[in-house]
Amino acid sequence: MALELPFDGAGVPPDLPPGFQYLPQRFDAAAQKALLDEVLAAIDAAGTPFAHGTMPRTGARLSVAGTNLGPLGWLADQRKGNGYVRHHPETGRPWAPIPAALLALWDEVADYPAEPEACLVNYYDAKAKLALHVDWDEEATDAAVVSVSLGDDALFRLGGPRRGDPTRSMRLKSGDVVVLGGPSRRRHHGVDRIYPGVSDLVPGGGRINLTLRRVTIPRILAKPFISG
Ligand code: MD3
Ligand code: FE
Repeated sequence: MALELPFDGAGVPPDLPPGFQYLPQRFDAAAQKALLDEVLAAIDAAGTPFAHGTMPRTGARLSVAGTNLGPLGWLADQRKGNGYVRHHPETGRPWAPIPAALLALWDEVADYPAEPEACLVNYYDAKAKLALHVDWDEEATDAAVVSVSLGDDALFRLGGPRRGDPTRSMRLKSGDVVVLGGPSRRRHHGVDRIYPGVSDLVPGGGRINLTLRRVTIPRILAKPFISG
């Protein structure tokens, strides 16, 4: 019988819940740099800069700044409500395409018969946090969310289906990938804090998290098997 040790948020956590896959260091240092450079260059070229969303009820500015890649992008907006749109709210430009390396990652880990439609790009400075929440705005509830962490470490908190369910914490590092599928897709989760200065990957410091999402229900199955 395994000895149960208290988990302090460092290293590989024991007994992960169903549908939760943790792939530590899925991207090595060189791959992290190449991916981040490509993402930041694409955002720059597209004219779709990071912006702070606002909370639905209070209008308070989110400490996390966001932008998107892909045909659809998620926005938090007090007046319009949270949801997916095709264009940047300020510049009106379409989001840049999702880089090939991220489409390849989705193919390998998402176990879903269609491509992701959105890649939310979240930027955390030294003081940013993300309150415990559930991702509700996707129709394709059967598709996993795939997350890539880049830059400074984050203390990630995973709860249960109900607010107030017990939570556990994990320290996510640059290059780590997390897949939230099955019943884990509807768990509460958030980011309690960033560990500034751990990494020099992100220009000016901080953390960037990429989350790949399928938003709409696919009309037909991609890559069908055709006999004969
Ligand atoms: C667990 N992002 O973008 S990524 C988000 O680090 C978001 O930026 C966090 O929560 C971040 O919505 C966490 C990992 C993640 C993403 C979606 C989940 C964990 C999840 C959905 C269900 C359960
Ligand atoms: Fe989320």
